Amino acid sequence: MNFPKDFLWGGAIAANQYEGAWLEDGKQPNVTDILVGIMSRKPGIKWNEETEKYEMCLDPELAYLSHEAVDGYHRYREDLKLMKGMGFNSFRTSIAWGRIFPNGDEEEPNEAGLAFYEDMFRCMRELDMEPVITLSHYETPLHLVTEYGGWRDPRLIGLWNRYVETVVTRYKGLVKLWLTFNEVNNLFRIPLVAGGVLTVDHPKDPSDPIGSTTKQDIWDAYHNILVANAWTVKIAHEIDPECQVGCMLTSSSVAVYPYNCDPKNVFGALESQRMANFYFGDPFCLGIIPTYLNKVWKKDGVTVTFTDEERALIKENTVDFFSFSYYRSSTYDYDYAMRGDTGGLVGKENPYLKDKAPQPWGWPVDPEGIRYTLNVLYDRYHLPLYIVENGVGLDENLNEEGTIEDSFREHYIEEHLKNVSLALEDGVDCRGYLYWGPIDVVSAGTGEMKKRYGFVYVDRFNDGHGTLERKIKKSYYRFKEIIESNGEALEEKE
Ligand code: BGP
Repeated sequence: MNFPKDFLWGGAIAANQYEGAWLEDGKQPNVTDILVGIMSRKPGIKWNEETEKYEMCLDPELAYLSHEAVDGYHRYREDLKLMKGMGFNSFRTSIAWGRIFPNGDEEEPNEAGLAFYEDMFRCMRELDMEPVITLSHYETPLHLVTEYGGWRDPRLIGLWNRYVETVVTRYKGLVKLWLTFNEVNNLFRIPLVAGGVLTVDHPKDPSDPIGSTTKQDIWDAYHNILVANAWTVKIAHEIDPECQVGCMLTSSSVAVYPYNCDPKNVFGALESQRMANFYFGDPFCLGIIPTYLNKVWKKDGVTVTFTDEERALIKENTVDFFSFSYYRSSTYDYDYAMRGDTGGLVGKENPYLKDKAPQPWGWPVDPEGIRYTLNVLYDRYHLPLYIVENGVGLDENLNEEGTIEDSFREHYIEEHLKNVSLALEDGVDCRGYLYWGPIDVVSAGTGEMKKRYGFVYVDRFNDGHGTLERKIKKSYYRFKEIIESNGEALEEKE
């Protein structure tokens, strides 16, 4: 095995799926607080005819499990110790922007929120875990969404910069690895979630906020996010020259394979890779706006103009590293309409893949796809890479012994890690593997508890009941062995 000795081994979660306490200590709602799952088409907002604005209006029939989630807000100390029990030397979570600036546009931050994360990051340091901190994991404050229409509005850049300045200053020395926007390349698939984008000026059908989003608003958000990302790098480096800033993309869609060697499929697969990854990756990592976008903008009937100052800012402030999620690959066939979910794009079934996760989700398993993805990203960007999400969600219940025999998860991790090792041998500078969901959290896509990724089980169910007690699953011990041996334990099971 080829893992370097300072390789980061760890896990990743997000504030909105883990913490709960959605209105505690001054926090106001985030965009995910009004959704039961980020793939939902029905956000809990309604148009007020008098004020001509959207306002929060949750559906009383629905269970918004993320509001309490797994109560991480009150239990992170015990949970972090459980993570340390596996030997983690790193841990990824996000700061909920709305704990620091509850509405996003206040002048002064909320001290309770700042103190909460300070204690959490100190706790990680005490346990010798490197904090890997996402500045925004689908957590745009709702007020910025309903009032400004999210990232479509350039005023968000200034508000964001204030937030970045505040947290980088406060956590200087504690946090060295910052990620900007989680899976921001989902902007074109789920603009409300990934960019808080909402058309707030005369939406075409206010009863269907998602359906009313205009292409111009989405591309304006793209423009503003590229600028904000560059500002983040600049501000963070000025405040703390020791810290590093990386982008975070969903890169399952790097592994979009042409379904066959029909040149139409080969070129279509390339276009899917661009759309799903490089629209963002190239400006973030290379500081350039890809020229092929001119054609896309024309087709979408939008105008996107970067000023010379903005282009210079983007050019001069590229990220220090590239981090990404990888769950599975997909195939491109020009004759087949691709769709997507939180695992990436979904095309025609790939007949060469042997494994699939069990139903009801049944995501295909393609460990070689992670090697391919690492190689493509490294060839293109020549930046250090961190895998900050990879994992498998399973419907699991405790057995009679009060545990879970999750051999499928063990197998999933082993196969992916063997391919990470091969990528290291290929010469790729991959510096970490942070498993997604090391403790069960609320699923991002569907808002359920039933879809569990953890090495640690949490007693909570889809209907909201449960004691929240934590129990160790079998895979916990296997991952511990792998970490303790710095990957060598993978050999035994060749
Ligand atoms: C990614 C998100 C995570 C996460 C994961 C798994 O897209 O960044 O927040 O939850 O997908 O998705 P799901 O929970 O829908 O299975």
